[in-house]
Amino acid sequence: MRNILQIALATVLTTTLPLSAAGIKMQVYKTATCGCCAKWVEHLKANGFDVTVENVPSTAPYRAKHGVPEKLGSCHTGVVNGYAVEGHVPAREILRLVKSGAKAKGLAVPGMPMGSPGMEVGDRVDAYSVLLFDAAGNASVYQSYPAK
Ligand SMILES: [Cu+2]
Repeated sequence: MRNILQIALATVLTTTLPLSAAGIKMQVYKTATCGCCAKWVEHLKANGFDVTVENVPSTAPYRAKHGVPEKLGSCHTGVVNGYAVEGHVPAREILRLVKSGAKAKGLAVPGMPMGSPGMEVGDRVDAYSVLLFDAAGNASVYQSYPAK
């Protein structure tokens, strides 16, 4: 009986406790004038990431350095636990990748879709996908977000 209770309790804990990004360090490269980048950084911090921001003249060299294919490019480039994070990727997908430890180069949300974290404009939410990419530049859908 006691074992059953312990198993039940463990199940409740693992299914109801949110994954926490507390203490996970992330470096973000953005241009000084990028407002949506700053809003995305606030989203990361609100979800517990320990973010350090560096303003740079252009993020293109950082995409190249961290293996982000230019065709998946967006407005900012982050680095967390060895993964590249390009564009307005939701914190939950970053956390999911970090916790999984999957063999990948990183995640990207190409362009700047309306309604993604940091790209809130009124109530408008366009459909977009978070892409997982490897060192060869092959990308697959990691998570799709529907339009609202
Ligand atoms: Cu942006």
